[in-house]
Amino acid sequence: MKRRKFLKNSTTGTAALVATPLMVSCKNEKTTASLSESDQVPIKPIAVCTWNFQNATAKAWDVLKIGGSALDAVEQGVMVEEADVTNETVGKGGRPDRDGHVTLDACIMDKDGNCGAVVYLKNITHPVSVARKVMEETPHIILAGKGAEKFAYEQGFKKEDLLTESTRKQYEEWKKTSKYETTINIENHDTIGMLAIDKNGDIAGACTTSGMAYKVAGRVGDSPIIGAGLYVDNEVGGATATGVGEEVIRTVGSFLIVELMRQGKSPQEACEEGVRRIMKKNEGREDFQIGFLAINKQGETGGYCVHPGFSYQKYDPSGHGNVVSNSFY
Ligand code: SD4
Repeated sequence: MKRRKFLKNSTTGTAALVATPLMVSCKNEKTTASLSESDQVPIKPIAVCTWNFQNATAKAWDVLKIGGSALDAVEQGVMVEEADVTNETVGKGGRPDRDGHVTLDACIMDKDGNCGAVVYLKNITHPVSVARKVMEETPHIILAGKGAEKFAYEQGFKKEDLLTESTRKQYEEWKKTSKYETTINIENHDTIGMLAIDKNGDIAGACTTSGMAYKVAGRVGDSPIIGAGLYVDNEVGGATATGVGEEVIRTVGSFLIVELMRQGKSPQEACEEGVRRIMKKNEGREDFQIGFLAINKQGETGGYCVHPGFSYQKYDPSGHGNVVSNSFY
Protein backbone atom coordinates (compact mmCIF):
# COMPACT_ATOMS: atom_id res chain seq x y z
CA MET A 1 0.00 0.00 0.00
CA LYS A 2 2.72 2.46 0.91
CA ARG A 3 4.42 3.67 -2.22
CA ARG A 4 5.81 6.83 -0.81
CA LYS A 5 7.63 7.16 2.45
CA PHE A 6 6.55 9.82 4.86
CA LEU A 7 9.35 12.33 4.84
CA LYS A 8 9.80 14.16 8.08
CA ASN A 9 10.66 17.77 7.42
CA SER A 10 13.60 19.09 9.27
CA THR A 11 13.39 22.43 11.01
CA THR A 12 16.61 24.33 11.35
CA GLY A 13 15.55 27.35 13.30
CA THR A 14 15.10 31.00 12.39
CA ALA A 15 18.68 31.28 11.15
CA ALA A 16 17.48 29.64 7.96
CA LEU A 17 15.89 32.84 6.76
CA VAL A 18 18.78 35.04 7.71
CA ALA A 19 21.34 32.95 5.86
CA THR A 20 19.74 33.63 2.41
CA PRO A 21 21.25 30.70 0.54
CA LEU A 22 21.50 30.80 -3.23
CA MET A 23 19.55 28.90 -5.84
CA VAL A 24 19.89 28.31 -9.55
CA SER A 25 18.04 30.80 -11.69
CA CYS A 26 16.04 28.66 -14.14
CA LYS A 27 19.21 27.21 -15.66
CA ASN A 28 18.74 23.66 -14.65
CA GLU A 29 21.51 22.27 -16.78
CA LYS A 30 24.13 24.03 -14.67
CA THR A 31 25.44 22.75 -11.40
CA THR A 32 25.86 25.07 -8.43
CA ALA A 33 29.62 24.72 -8.79
CA SER A 34 29.58 26.08 -12.33
CA LEU A 35 27.39 29.07 -11.58
CA SER A 36 28.64 32.58 -11.83
CA GLU A 37 27.42 35.25 -9.39
CA SER A 38 24.95 36.61 -11.95
CA ASP A 39 23.30 33.20 -12.41
CA GLN A 40 22.32 33.05 -8.76
CA VAL A 41 19.45 34.68 -6.95
CA PRO A 42 18.92 34.60 -3.21
CA ILE A 43 16.18 32.28 -2.03
CA LYS A 44 13.28 34.24 -0.63
CA PRO A 45 10.77 32.12 1.26
CA ILE A 46 7.27 33.22 0.38
CA ALA A 47 3.65 32.17 0.80
CA VAL A 48 0.83 33.43 -1.39
CA CYS A 49 -2.83 32.51 -1.53
CA THR A 50 -5.94 33.44 -3.46
CA TRP A 51 -8.19 36.18 -2.06
CA ASN A 52 -7.50 37.82 1.28
CA PHE A 53 -7.09 34.83 3.57
CA GLN A 54 -4.45 36.54 5.68
CA ASN A 55 -4.67 34.11 8.60
CA ALA A 56 -3.77 31.34 6.16
CA THR A 57 -0.64 33.02 4.81
CA ALA A 58 0.33 34.02 8.36
CA LYS A 59 0.15 30.35 9.37
CA ALA A 60 2.17 29.30 6.32
CA TRP A 61 4.74 31.93 7.21
CA ASP A 62 4.98 30.56 10.76
CA VAL A 63 6.06 27.27 9.18
CA LEU A 64 8.46 28.82 6.66
CA LYS A 65 10.17 31.17 9.10
CA ILE A 66 11.40 28.33 11.29
CA GLY A 67 12.74 26.51 8.24
CA GLY A 68 9.74 24.26 7.60
CA SER A 69 9.01 22.83 4.17
CA ALA A 70 6.82 24.47 1.55
CA LEU A 71 4.65 21.35 1.65
CA ASP A 72 3.97 21.73 5.40
CA ALA A 73 3.44 25.46 4.93
CA VAL A 74 0.74 25.12 2.27
CA GLU A 75 -1.04 22.29 4.08
CA GLN A 76 -1.10 24.09 7.43
CA GLY A 77 -1.91 27.40 5.76
CA VAL A 78 -5.05 26.24 3.97
CA MET A 79 -6.13 24.20 7.02
CA VAL A 80 -6.77 27.51 8.78
CA GLU A 81 -9.55 28.26 6.31
CA GLU A 82 -10.86 24.69 6.29
CA ALA A 83 -11.38 24.91 10.06
CA ASP A 84 -12.88 28.42 10.04
CA VAL A 85 -16.65 27.95 10.16
CA THR A 86 -17.19 31.60 9.26
CA ASN A 87 -15.59 30.89 5.87
CA GLU A 88 -18.56 29.47 3.99
CA THR A 89 -16.59 28.41 0.91
CA VAL A 90 -13.96 26.06 2.30
CA GLY A 91 -13.99 23.06 4.66
CA LYS A 92 -16.27 22.98 7.71
CA GLY A 93 -18.99 25.59 7.33
CA GLY A 94 -18.81 25.44 3.52
CA ARG A 95 -22.14 25.82 1.73
CA PRO A 96 -23.84 22.57 0.67
CA ASP A 97 -24.88 21.18 -2.70
CA ARG A 98 -28.49 21.36 -3.79
CA ASP A 99 -29.32 18.23 -1.78
CA GLY A 100 -28.05 19.87 1.40
CA HIS A 101 -24.74 17.97 1.64
CA VAL A 102 -21.39 19.68 2.10
CA THR A 103 -18.96 18.00 -0.30
CA LEU A 104 -15.33 19.04 -0.39
CA ASP A 105 -12.59 18.98 -3.05
CA ALA A 106 -8.86 19.43 -2.35
CA CYS A 107 -5.42 18.62 -3.66
CA ILE A 108 -1.78 19.09 -2.76
CA MET A 109 1.44 18.87 -4.80
CA ASP A 110 5.07 18.77 -3.74
CA LYS A 111 8.45 19.69 -5.19
CA ASP A 112 8.97 16.25 -6.69
CA GLY A 113 5.73 16.26 -8.64
CA ASN A 114 4.03 13.99 -6.14
CA CYS A 115 0.39 14.85 -5.67
CA GLY A 116 -2.77 13.72 -3.95
CA ALA A 117 -6.41 14.74 -4.18
CA VAL A 118 -9.84 14.03 -2.77
CA VAL A 119 -13.09 14.81 -4.52
CA TYR A 120 -16.69 14.81 -3.32
CA LEU A 121 -15.55 14.14 0.25
CA LYS A 122 -18.18 14.44 3.00
CA ASN A 123 -17.92 14.76 6.81
CA ILE A 124 -14.21 15.58 7.04
CA THR A 125 -13.05 19.08 7.99
CA HIS A 126 -9.56 18.85 6.48
CA PRO A 127 -9.71 17.43 2.94
CA VAL A 128 -6.23 18.83 2.19
CA SER A 129 -4.73 16.57 4.86
CA VAL A 130 -6.60 13.57 3.47
CA ALA A 131 -5.21 14.52 0.04
CA ARG A 132 -1.73 14.54 1.53
CA LYS A 133 -2.34 11.09 3.00
CA VAL A 134 -3.47 9.86 -0.43
CA MET A 135 -0.20 11.22 -1.81
CA GLU A 136 2.01 9.74 0.88
CA GLU A 137 0.25 6.55 1.93
CA THR A 138 -1.26 5.12 -1.23
CA PRO A 139 -0.12 4.34 -4.77
CA HIS A 140 -2.94 6.57 -6.08
CA ILE A 141 -3.53 10.25 -6.72
CA ILE A 142 -7.29 10.80 -6.45
CA LEU A 143 -9.81 9.21 -4.08
CA ALA A 144 -13.49 10.09 -4.45
CA GLY A 145 -16.65 10.08 -2.36
CA LYS A 146 -17.31 7.15 -0.06
CA GLY A 147 -13.92 5.58 -0.76
CA ALA A 148 -12.13 8.79 0.16
CA GLU A 149 -14.21 9.08 3.34
CA LYS A 150 -13.52 5.47 4.35
CA PHE A 151 -9.80 6.03 3.71
CA ALA A 152 -9.91 9.19 5.86
CA TYR A 153 -11.40 7.29 8.82
CA GLU A 154 -8.77 4.57 8.39
CA GLN A 155 -6.14 7.33 8.60
CA GLY A 156 -7.62 8.59 11.88
CA PHE A 157 -9.70 11.54 10.66
CA LYS A 158 -12.89 12.20 12.63
CA LYS A 159 -16.41 12.32 11.26
CA GLU A 160 -17.89 15.80 11.65
CA ASP A 161 -21.08 17.53 10.61
CA LEU A 162 -19.85 20.21 8.21
CA LEU A 163 -23.15 22.07 7.97
CA THR A 164 -23.41 24.96 10.43
CA GLU A 165 -26.42 26.80 11.77
CA SER A 166 -25.73 29.60 9.31
CA THR A 167 -25.27 27.45 6.18
CA ARG A 168 -28.29 25.31 7.15
CA LYS A 169 -30.46 28.45 7.33
CA GLN A 170 -29.09 29.81 4.05
CA TYR A 171 -29.79 26.46 2.39
CA GLU A 172 -33.39 26.42 3.66
CA GLU A 173 -33.80 29.92 2.28
CA TRP A 174 -32.23 28.92 -1.08
CA LYS A 175 -34.59 25.95 -1.37
CA LYS A 176 -37.57 28.31 -1.56
CA THR A 177 -36.54 29.28 -5.10
CA SER A 178 -33.85 26.66 -5.81
CA LYS A 179 -32.37 29.06 -8.30
CA TYR A 180 -28.73 28.56 -9.18
CA GLU A 181 -27.01 31.66 -10.36
CA THR A 182 -23.55 33.06 -9.99
CA THR A 183 -22.98 36.67 -9.11
CA ILE A 184 -19.65 38.10 -10.11
CA ASN A 185 -17.20 38.29 -7.19
CA ILE A 186 -19.69 36.99 -4.67
CA GLU A 187 -20.04 33.89 -6.70
CA ASN A 188 -21.19 31.49 -4.01
CA HIS A 189 -17.58 30.49 -3.57
CA ASP A 190 -14.05 31.61 -2.76
CA THR A 191 -11.56 28.79 -2.97
CA ILE A 192 -8.20 28.97 -1.26
CA GLY A 193 -5.24 28.02 -3.45
CA MET A 194 -1.84 28.47 -1.85
CA LEU A 195 1.72 28.36 -3.19
CA ALA A 196 4.91 28.55 -1.13
CA ILE A 197 8.67 28.51 -1.51
CA ASP A 198 10.78 27.34 1.41
CA LYS A 199 14.34 28.01 2.55
CA ASN A 200 15.67 25.46 0.08
CA GLY A 201 13.95 27.18 -2.81
CA ASP A 202 11.48 24.28 -3.16
CA ILE A 203 7.91 24.96 -4.22
CA ALA A 204 4.66 23.29 -3.10
CA GLY A 205 0.98 24.09 -3.51
CA ALA A 206 -2.43 23.20 -2.13
CA CYS A 207 -5.99 24.01 -3.09
CA THR A 208 -9.20 23.35 -1.13
CA THR A 209 -12.86 24.27 -1.51
CA SER A 210 -16.47 23.37 -0.88
CA GLY A 211 -17.00 24.25 -4.54
CA MET A 212 -19.95 26.14 -5.87
CA ALA A 213 -22.79 26.49 -3.42
CA TYR A 214 -25.91 24.54 -4.36
CA LYS A 215 -24.08 22.69 -7.12
CA VAL A 216 -25.63 19.56 -8.61
CA ALA A 217 -24.91 16.65 -6.25
CA GLY A 218 -21.77 14.89 -7.41
CA ARG A 219 -20.29 17.90 -9.19
CA VAL A 220 -16.50 18.23 -8.91
CA GLY A 221 -14.76 21.48 -9.83
CA ASP A 222 -11.23 22.34 -10.88
CA SER A 223 -9.78 22.72 -7.39
CA PRO A 224 -8.80 19.06 -6.79
CA ILE A 225 -7.78 18.46 -10.41
CA ILE A 226 -4.01 18.54 -10.78
CA GLY A 227 -3.18 20.83 -13.70
CA ALA A 228 -6.50 22.68 -13.48
CA GLY A 229 -6.92 24.14 -9.98
CA LEU A 230 -3.27 23.64 -9.04
CA TYR A 231 0.04 22.78 -10.62
CA VAL A 232 3.63 22.89 -9.36
CA ASP A 233 6.83 22.26 -11.26
CA ASN A 234 9.80 22.80 -9.00
CA GLU A 235 12.02 23.81 -11.95
CA VAL A 236 9.66 26.56 -13.03
CA GLY A 237 7.00 27.65 -10.52
CA GLY A 238 3.42 27.03 -9.50
CA ALA A 239 -0.06 28.26 -10.26
CA THR A 240 -3.51 27.97 -8.74
CA ALA A 241 -7.01 29.05 -9.68
CA THR A 242 -10.26 30.24 -8.23
CA GLY A 243 -13.61 30.93 -9.83
CA VAL A 244 -15.84 28.92 -12.12
CA GLY A 245 -14.05 25.59 -12.19
CA GLU A 246 -15.59 24.34 -15.40
CA GLU A 247 -13.78 27.06 -17.34
CA VAL A 248 -10.48 26.39 -15.59
CA ILE A 249 -10.72 22.68 -16.39
CA ARG A 250 -11.42 23.40 -20.06
CA THR A 251 -8.06 25.17 -20.40
CA VAL A 252 -6.16 23.05 -17.84
CA GLY A 253 -5.45 26.51 -16.43
CA SER A 254 -2.75 26.01 -13.81
CA PHE A 255 -0.68 23.68 -15.99
CA LEU A 256 -1.00 26.16 -18.84
CA ILE A 257 0.32 28.98 -16.67
CA VAL A 258 3.30 26.98 -15.44
CA GLU A 259 4.13 26.01 -19.03
CA LEU A 260 3.90 29.65 -20.12
CA MET A 261 6.36 30.54 -17.36
CA ARG A 262 8.63 27.73 -18.57
CA GLN A 263 8.62 29.41 -21.98
CA GLY A 264 9.85 32.63 -20.39
CA LYS A 265 6.75 34.55 -19.35
CA SER A 266 6.68 36.20 -15.94
CA PRO A 267 3.99 34.97 -13.49
CA GLN A 268 1.99 38.10 -14.28
CA GLU A 269 2.21 37.64 -18.06
CA ALA A 270 1.38 33.95 -17.73
CA CYS A 271 -1.75 34.63 -15.63
CA GLU A 272 -2.90 37.24 -18.14
CA GLU A 273 -2.44 34.84 -21.04
CA GLY A 274 -4.31 32.13 -19.09
CA VAL A 275 -7.33 34.42 -18.63
CA ARG A 276 -7.16 35.52 -22.28
CA ARG A 277 -7.30 31.87 -23.42
CA ILE A 278 -10.43 31.36 -21.33
CA MET A 279 -12.04 34.51 -22.68
CA LYS A 280 -11.28 33.45 -26.24
CA LYS A 281 -13.35 30.32 -25.67
CA ASN A 282 -16.11 32.44 -24.13
CA GLU A 283 -16.29 35.38 -26.50
CA GLY A 284 -18.76 37.98 -25.30
CA ARG A 285 -19.52 36.14 -22.08
CA GLU A 286 -19.22 38.29 -18.98
CA ASP A 287 -21.15 36.36 -16.36
CA PHE A 288 -18.35 34.52 -14.64
CA GLN A 289 -15.21 35.17 -12.65
CA ILE A 290 -11.84 33.39 -12.74
CA GLY A 291 -8.74 34.39 -10.82
CA PHE A 292 -5.27 32.95 -11.43
CA LEU A 293 -2.32 33.24 -9.06
CA ALA A 294 1.24 32.22 -9.98
CA ILE A 295 4.72 32.20 -8.56
CA ASN A 296 8.01 31.44 -10.26
CA LYS A 297 11.21 29.86 -8.97
CA GLN A 298 12.63 33.31 -8.24
CA GLY A 299 9.70 34.12 -5.94
CA GLU A 300 8.10 36.61 -8.34
CA THR A 301 4.31 36.54 -8.22
CA GLY A 302 1.43 37.50 -10.48
CA GLY A 303 -2.35 37.46 -10.46
CA TYR A 304 -5.03 38.21 -13.01
CA CYS A 305 -8.77 37.78 -13.25
CA VAL A 306 -11.77 38.20 -15.53
CA HIS A 307 -13.57 40.89 -13.52
CA PRO A 308 -12.23 43.36 -10.95
CA GLY A 309 -12.44 42.05 -7.40
CA PHE A 310 -9.85 39.29 -7.22
CA SER A 311 -6.82 39.78 -5.01
CA TYR A 312 -4.15 37.60 -3.48
CA GLN A 313 -2.44 37.53 -0.12
CA LYS A 314 1.34 37.56 0.01
CA TYR A 315 3.76 36.97 2.90
CA ASP A 316 7.52 37.19 2.37
CA PRO A 317 10.51 38.64 4.29
CA SER A 318 9.49 42.14 3.20
CA GLY A 319 6.05 41.90 4.79
CA HIS A 320 2.47 40.73 4.64
CA GLY A 321 -0.17 42.26 2.43
CA ASN A 322 -2.92 41.98 -0.13
CA VAL A 323 -2.27 42.53 -3.82
CA VAL A 324 -5.24 43.58 -5.93
CA SER A 325 -5.17 41.95 -9.36
CA ASN A 326 -5.81 43.65 -12.64
CA SER A 327 -8.63 42.22 -14.71
CA PHE A 328 -9.59 41.39 -18.29
CA TYR A 329 -12.71 43.61 -18.05
C1 SD4 B 1 -14.96 25.32 -8.12
N1 SD4 B 1 -13.06 26.73 -8.46
O1 SD4 B 1 -15.42 24.41 -7.44
C2 SD4 B 1 -13.98 26.25 -7.47
C3 SD4 B 1 -14.73 27.30 -6.77
C4 SD4 B 1 -13.94 28.52 -6.45
O2 SD4 B 1 -13.68 30.57 -5.53
O3 SD4 B 1 -12.88 28.73 -6.87
N2 SD4 B 1 -14.35 29.42 -5.71
O4 SD4 B 1 -15.29 25.52 -9.29
